[in-house]
Amino acid sequence: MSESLVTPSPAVADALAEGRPVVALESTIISHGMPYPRNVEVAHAIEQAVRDNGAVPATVAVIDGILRVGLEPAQIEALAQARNVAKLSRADLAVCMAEGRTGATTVAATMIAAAMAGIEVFATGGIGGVHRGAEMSFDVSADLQELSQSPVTVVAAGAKAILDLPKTLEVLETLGVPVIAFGQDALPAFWSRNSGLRAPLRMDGPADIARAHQMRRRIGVPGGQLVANPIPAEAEIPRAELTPVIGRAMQDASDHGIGGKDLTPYLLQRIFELTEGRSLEANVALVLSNAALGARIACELTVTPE
Ligand code: PSU
Ligand code: MN
Repeated sequence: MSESLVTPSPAVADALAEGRPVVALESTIISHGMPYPRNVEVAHAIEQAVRDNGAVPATVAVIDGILRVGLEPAQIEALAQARNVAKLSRADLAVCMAEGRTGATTVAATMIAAAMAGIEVFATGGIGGVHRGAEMSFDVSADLQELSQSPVTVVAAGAKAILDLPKTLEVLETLGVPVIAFGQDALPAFWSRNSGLRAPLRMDGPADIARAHQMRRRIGVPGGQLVANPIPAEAEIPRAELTPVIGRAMQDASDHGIGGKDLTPYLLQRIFELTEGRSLEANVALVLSNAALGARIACELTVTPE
């Protein structure tokens, strides 16, 4: 049933039919994460990084009510330019489709689409998590819950320091989500390689990650895995430099009464302004690196399919 409700592009459909590696990509990063026209260039660069590492990219979005897995360049351009595109998570995906509207998919909604299409690996920048002050606001991203339900391995650069990282780790542990730091012991913190926290798990190669993904399925545990890939060293912004910027951005959000779905995009935009664009360049570097690692994991999954 899900096959007719999710529409792969011709390139993605061919790859899936032939058992070739595919990597899902989200579109909220295009519509809500980066300014135009840089977002278009980056969307194409991410897809190219997937191809350069041997897999087929599948950017996910809802366009006029159709859940698409794999976008044509004109569709990416339209999404990048459009104003007031909906930001879709688990709660609003079906509503957007039913109403025939257009929306960009967050990590949670992209995982749902990937699972429907039979795609096992998804690469993005950062996942949503437990926001600072969540003990008052209860703002916990649906991304965390989704990781415990949809069988997709998600490659991200950790969660960013605008979140409460220790609480995010606690919730992921409660939900039974493996958090795997790639190639180091520390949990990465998006723009910085080291969050100061030890990651619960560590793996050093894509084949190990692929094997763990398959074993989880074989033993019947639902949900996926979170792979936390540190930003390339040359692109990182050290934590000490970002701490005051984040504090300022959060104060501004609170002064302007920003909350709910708008909070993450607001903070990203504010940090972009306060770092004079440096945060964006770091963001681009880490997404490209995650796309490459995602493709390598997807390739390993097809080398030894179940
Ligand atoms: N983190 C980032 N960049 C992003 C997002 C998160 O570094 O663009 C987006 C992702 O799409 C993520 C969503 O799934 O924000 C989380 O939003 P919320 O916290 O409202 O669940
Ligand atoms: Mn939220």
